[in-house]
Amino acid sequence: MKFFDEPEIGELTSSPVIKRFEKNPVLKASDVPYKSDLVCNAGVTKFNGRYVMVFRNDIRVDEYTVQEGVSLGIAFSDDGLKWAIQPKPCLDVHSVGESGEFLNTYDARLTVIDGRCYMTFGVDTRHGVRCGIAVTDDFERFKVLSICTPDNRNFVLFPEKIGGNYVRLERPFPIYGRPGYPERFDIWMSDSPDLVYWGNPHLLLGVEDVPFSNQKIGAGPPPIKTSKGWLTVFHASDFSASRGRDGYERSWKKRYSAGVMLLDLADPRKVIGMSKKPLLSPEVPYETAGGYRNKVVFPTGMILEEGGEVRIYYGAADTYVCLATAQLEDLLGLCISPRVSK
Ligand code: BMA
Repeated sequence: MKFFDEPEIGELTSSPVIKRFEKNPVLKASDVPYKSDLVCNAGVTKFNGRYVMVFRNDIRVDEYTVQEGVSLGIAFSDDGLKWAIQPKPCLDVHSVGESGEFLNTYDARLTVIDGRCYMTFGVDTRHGVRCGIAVTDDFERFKVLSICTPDNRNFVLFPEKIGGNYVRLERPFPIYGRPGYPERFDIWMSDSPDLVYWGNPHLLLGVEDVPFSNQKIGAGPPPIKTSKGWLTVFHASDFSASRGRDGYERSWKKRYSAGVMLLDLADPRKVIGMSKKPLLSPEVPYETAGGYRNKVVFPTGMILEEGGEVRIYYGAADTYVCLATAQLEDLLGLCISPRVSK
């Protein structure tokens, strides 16, 4: 069997409903008051009247290599556009587990549930990639509630209990079970009575359901509750053997886009609509050139503003934190319009 024989995806463009913030990026490494070469993939929420962001902070090791997730930086803002980066990172990886076992933390998502702020985060460990859930009330002290077994990542919590349980999206990495595909990973969902014990695993969306992916998909920001369903944005990668070096790495053959779907309000295990085209695909220079890994958009924060504007924060080229906006009605239309939905 050939190792990778999926058809190539070809050209992708962003949906006309999406508008990039004209002053992108909203955060770059030179803004950070401690050692930083790249910032990206930031969890963003509103908590006690202000915007909070937890971003991935990376250090460039040499011409080709970046150490990812060196720390999780934290920033506050009154308007979600201008950010005051705090002098120290938050959630030091060495406080997470035994010294030497936990290597770095990254790709946080923030979800407010019943007035407390929960943070999910990836953790690379000596025994595999894991994902944790922590809670904080002040962004200084974080209590880690649970860390899963390897290999699983991209945990995203829903902002309320559904059917009496907490619900998360997640992205396990089955390697042995998917022969022929080096990275064919799907979005799963599970639930928990206490954020510690998780069960009822359910395949929510497979790569085969997403026409603009031939490789892997994963949860993006925490879903937003709307009268039509849970508005849910995800990332989707496509691989092309014809791509070569594109960024600092010796070889980068992937492109990351973002998709949008709607999940049933009472039973989010049901996908009730999904745009068959990307919501956001890398197109502008800060997404396609000059970064660590070019052609990457990786959404991890989403906020519904009064008046119906949805703000989507995303990592661009694994190098910047950027912002794009769309109207809620337009996003729902992409998911439920008969022309584009499943
Ligand atoms: C994924 C994760 C993200 C990263 C993306 C693009 O697998 O590692 O942190 O932004 O790849 O490089």
